[in-house]
Amino acid sequence: MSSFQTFRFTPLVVVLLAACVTACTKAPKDASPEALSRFQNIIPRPSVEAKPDGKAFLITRATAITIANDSLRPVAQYLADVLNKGTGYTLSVSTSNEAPASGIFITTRLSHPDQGREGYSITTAGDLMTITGKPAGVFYAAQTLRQLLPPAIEKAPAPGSDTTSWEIASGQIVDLPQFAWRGSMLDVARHFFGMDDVKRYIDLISFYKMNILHLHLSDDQGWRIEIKSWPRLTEHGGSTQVGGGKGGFFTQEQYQELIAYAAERFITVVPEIDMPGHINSALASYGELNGGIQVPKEGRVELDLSTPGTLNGKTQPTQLYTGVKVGFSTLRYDKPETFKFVNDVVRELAAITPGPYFHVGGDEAHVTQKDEYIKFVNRFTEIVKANGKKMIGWEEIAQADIDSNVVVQYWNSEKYALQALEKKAQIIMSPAKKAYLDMQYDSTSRIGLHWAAYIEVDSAYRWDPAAFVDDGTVLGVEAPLWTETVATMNDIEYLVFPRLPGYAELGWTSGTKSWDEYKVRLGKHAARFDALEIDYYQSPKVPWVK
Ligand code: TNX
Repeated sequence: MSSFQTFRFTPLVVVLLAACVTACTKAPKDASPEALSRFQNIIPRPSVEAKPDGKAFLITRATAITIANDSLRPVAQYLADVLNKGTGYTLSVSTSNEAPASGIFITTRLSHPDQGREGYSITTAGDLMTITGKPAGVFYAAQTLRQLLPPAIEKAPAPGSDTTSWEIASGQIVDLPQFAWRGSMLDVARHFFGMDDVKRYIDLISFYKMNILHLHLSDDQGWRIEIKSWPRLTEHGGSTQVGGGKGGFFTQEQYQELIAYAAERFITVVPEIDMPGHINSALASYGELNGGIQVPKEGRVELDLSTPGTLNGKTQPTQLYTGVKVGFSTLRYDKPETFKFVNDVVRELAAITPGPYFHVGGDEAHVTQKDEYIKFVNRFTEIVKANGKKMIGWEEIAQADIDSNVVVQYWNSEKYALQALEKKAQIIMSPAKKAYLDMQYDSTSRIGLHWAAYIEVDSAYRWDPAAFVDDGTVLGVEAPLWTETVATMNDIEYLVFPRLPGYAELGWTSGTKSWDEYKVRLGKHAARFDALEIDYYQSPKVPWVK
């Protein structure tokens, strides 16, 4: 009997013991130099602290993700998906209010008094990693974890290859953002970008903890959002783009799908309908809105006379426009149809926008008379408010009767920005000389404009968004990508990377910043850009490490 037992059970005991020596008796390994380097090179740099303890934490097939309460389930599942994608594992999420002995434990019990809605901490001790945060904070912790892992975490593993060690340097990270507004604008009007491109844009900005996507949905060259009560805006006004391509638009359902996709990544979508200027695509769609403007010859598109049905016989629509000159079009304040149009557009778009903001543009209305312009902005303020939203406009709106309920987006004129300050408006910092993603890096850049400046990667990083006024009036930072010269996703990536991580850091990280310190971290992100297949500009200013 006893010899039978020995024969039958000894191998099992030996196997169990061996497993226990490697897994149960946890003398944590020392962190590798690579894992330590990743810990030191996070972008945006953690605001409060990032202290490695010299040890390593491994993610394995057996790592369990435990959440303390179900409000964390979607974001924990997002983390599991990120980890599973790169590792090929099938980690799953379970709920327990007791901290487990090992694995990843996520709890909303905050560890820092200022942690707020977006802060997080990651503390690793031995075999247990504890993440604290509200859902948004945990989402940002997940972005940090991506950066703590080898870049291969971004790509599905080749079948059969299981060689990467999913090692994280352990220690303590406490992090929270400096500004509530950390955004980028994508101009889908000059060139249209479809669902897949916008989703990729959302993914890329969320990787660097941005939380605002401002969509520039209308301009002279194209109207990109379906308005059910004014269908020709997209049917006709959306049918072309700069250079004469076929344009395109989002149905309301597609727009809502983008909003949901962004919301899963804790990004608020801010819709912009640019008025009273930059409006030719609407004037070309509805003759009754046209108060008689001259569309520049360059880029003019012949009127399609096969569909004249909505022309009311009085005024003719303008021609579609595919050039790049700005400032030639305007709505007319006293045309009877104008405010029916504005009300309908704001109402329909506000109704499908869960975020609190509505951007009315207001820039470069060069052919709108000044008194009309002010009346327009005052009226927009009422309409946006009546539809339950907070109004944002480009800096020129500071000339109108705005107050602290309005947000002004600074881009070029200190005069207007100061006016906005006097009127107690909040300010978003998008100075064209520093933060315009459509500016060329230098005179050799293959696309981009340079009317404001050439913006190399160092110049893009060297400014302080809080310097303008340091009293909480600055809501944050937004880097706009205008797309007159930008036609493909590769074009987008070339102009946006590697500048965007710097804007993200200016928005997120408090305290003093140094380009010489930052550029080293940025250089270490090359392998990550490659893993994400980002077509970035390999600036000579950055010490790239491949
Ligand atoms: C100015 S910035 C504009 C846009 C152009 C951009 C090109 C602003 C509010 N208006 O209409 O696309 O320059 O850089």
